[in-house]
Amino acid sequence: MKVIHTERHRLRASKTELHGGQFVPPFECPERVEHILAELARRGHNDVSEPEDFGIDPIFRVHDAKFVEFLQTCWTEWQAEGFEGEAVATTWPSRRMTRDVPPKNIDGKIGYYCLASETSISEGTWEAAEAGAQVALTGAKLIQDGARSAFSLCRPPGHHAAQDMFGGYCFLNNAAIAAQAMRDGGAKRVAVLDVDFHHGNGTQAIFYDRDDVLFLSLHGDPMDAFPYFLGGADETGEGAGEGYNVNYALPPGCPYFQWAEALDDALGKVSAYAPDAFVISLGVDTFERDPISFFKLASDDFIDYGARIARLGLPTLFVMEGGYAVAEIGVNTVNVLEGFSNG
Ligand code: OKP
Ligand code: ZN
Repeated sequence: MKVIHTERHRLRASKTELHGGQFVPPFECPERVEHILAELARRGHNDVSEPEDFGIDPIFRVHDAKFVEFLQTCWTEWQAEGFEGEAVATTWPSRRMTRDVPPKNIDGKIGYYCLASETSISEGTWEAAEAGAQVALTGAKLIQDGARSAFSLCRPPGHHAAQDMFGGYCFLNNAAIAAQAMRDGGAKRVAVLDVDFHHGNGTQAIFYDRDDVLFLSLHGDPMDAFPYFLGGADETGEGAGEGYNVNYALPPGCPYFQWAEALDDALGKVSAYAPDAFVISLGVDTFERDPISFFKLASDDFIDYGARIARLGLPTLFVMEGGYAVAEIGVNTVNVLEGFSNG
């Protein structure tokens, strides 16, 4: 399987994450990718290439122009304001404060576009996010050109980012950008299955009113897990998209057999939808020792579910999302890819 990767992910290296009332080194760190690359090499997956440059237009197909401009200028404006730390949102257009106007001041503007304050913006964040989107787009092109599968080793992740919202470590929605590019390249229907531990609220929001992209997500029940405010089974889509959004909200401690039951149900729906292409938002934070998640998948389970995904026989693009048990992230990720390739 071809792997797309760029060193530019390293430009996303913020020093702070607000966690439990303290600033800690971010869980979402550059070392994650190093471990995945090392495991790929160790197991003989040497077909690793740089992304092509598709420019900014395919990003605008998913994200609002003003939001993109905010990401591009946030760090400069934050510094110009005289702030000495990284850019962190502290004020939101919350309930009963929703005038829906982006403020001019960066301290207000960052809150307008932010969904969660754990994610600091720092120098290079935009550049890394933009490069990540190109990694996703390059994978989409490989699939369009006839590959059975490809792995876009994106970092930072993307599935929490919506049209005009960043947070949950995400800035640009890589999987959504890839799915949209596939549509624009001629695919009639695309299915996106999100197996990251966290609900893919951004991807859901982007395709919520559409029937040309089926979105399904298996995740920790939002009553118990980030992003808390979206991801319920009753969110089924709206308008033309009614019935084309499927959420599996799973409980704390969820063992593999229960997770796999939900996966099989989701795969049945994907099969019935008969998409031209399949995008997997691949987070491996479902692992039993993930530091911020609560499912109980063991490393071998990742092989098994990779094989189950392969049985659909669809052209499949894997797009990297989360996974924070850094020492095991490589094994778990490559297990999915090999399970798929051998399955
Ligand atoms: C991103 B992805 C730790 C909670 C952090 C954000 C989690 C983002 C996960 N204090 N909340 O879905 O893996
Ligand atoms: Zn996650």
